Amino acid sequence: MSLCIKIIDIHGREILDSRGNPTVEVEVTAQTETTGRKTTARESVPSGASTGRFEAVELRDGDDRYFGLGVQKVVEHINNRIKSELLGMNVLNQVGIDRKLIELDGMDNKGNLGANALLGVSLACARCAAAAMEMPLHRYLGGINAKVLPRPMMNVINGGAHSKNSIDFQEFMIVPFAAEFADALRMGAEVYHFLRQILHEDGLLTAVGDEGGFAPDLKDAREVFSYLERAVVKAGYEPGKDIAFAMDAAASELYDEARDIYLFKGEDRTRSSDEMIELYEGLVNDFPIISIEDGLNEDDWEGWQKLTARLADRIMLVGDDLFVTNTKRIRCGIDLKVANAVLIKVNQIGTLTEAMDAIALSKDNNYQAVISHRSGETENSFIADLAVAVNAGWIKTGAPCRGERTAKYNELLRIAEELA
Ligand code: 2PG
Ligand code: MG
Repeated sequence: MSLCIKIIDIHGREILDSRGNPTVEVEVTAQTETTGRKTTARESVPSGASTGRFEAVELRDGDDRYFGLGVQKVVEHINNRIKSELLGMNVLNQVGIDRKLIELDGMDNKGNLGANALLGVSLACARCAAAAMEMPLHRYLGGINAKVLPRPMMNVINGGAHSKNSIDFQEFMIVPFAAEFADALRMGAEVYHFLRQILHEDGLLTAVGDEGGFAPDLKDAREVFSYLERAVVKAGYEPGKDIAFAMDAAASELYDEARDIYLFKGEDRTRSSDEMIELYEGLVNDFPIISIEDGLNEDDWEGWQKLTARLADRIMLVGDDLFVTNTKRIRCGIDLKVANAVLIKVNQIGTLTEAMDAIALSKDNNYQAVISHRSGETENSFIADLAVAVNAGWIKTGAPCRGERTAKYNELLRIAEELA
């Protein structure tokens, strides 16, 4: 008979995330039948600011606490409905647990109990199972062949919905190339510090945005990439060879549906879908950019087809709001030849096994999988283990600054040591 580690308690609570907003934390306790040993583990749920329209529903209380952002109802769902259904289940049966959660919610968008309720429980069960098995989380999730340390995509300039500055696009990232993860992290951190110095010398703000990147008032993407180039050179590296660039346009945030146009408030102008593609092509010609995420609106499949035809053989085109970690939408993208990479955010879909399905589907179809944080995070580091578990090759988890971002990078350092 196979090993049984029975869930004996589930406890949800409301905690704060990195933006000072409430989010969900879940503790799961399980007991190993053969030994009687009890194991408790906890996980928490991240939260986005530029959320896609097709994401699973993040339930909020909507009352007068915390500006309506409280999660007491979600906690109640966890501590009552979900707990009573899951008690007694084998915590090793992640697929069964996630199926049960999906069935209990009963809605396609998980709007009943809330994707934040489901995800907290799903992740905490996995963490508890790994601990009960006395295995590192990445090994438990990925098995014996979990071994690839991801290349970090570090967001060092924040704009869009992540800060109040004049930059219209949301994220500008540096992507260090190094054989060892620790070297890549060090190179990224060095460039980050030189970037601060250069911005400061030019009289620009060096306060940071939600993901730890600086949030100066720069004119446009071209000016941002010029600063990144200067910082890379000043740190003693060669742009394109040692360190490449990436961006998340988060174009759905800029899109004005009524006028079918993208609004650039900082630049004080608009761009059509075709003009957006031209802009990206020009940037890719002039800077060592290897990846553009959400270059167009989440529903502009036709525009995405054009963008893909134009740039997919040169760079990664990552679908975030477009795919929302949802296999139905990823399947659609594969059929329509749209994008060539998928951003994976566990809370966009609501359970661990569905997120792993999204990763598997992407990889089976030669789409890259980029494991990603949210702009609202906690000090947990689940996605670091997930990235290694699935040998994703990429992780996007903010600047090398702010505890909720470095929690993931630091966990990867420990994993790298252990794998060595
Ligand atoms: C994104 C993310 C994470 P948010 O758009 O990729 O960087 O932002 O969590 O606000 O959606
Ligand atoms: Mg994005």
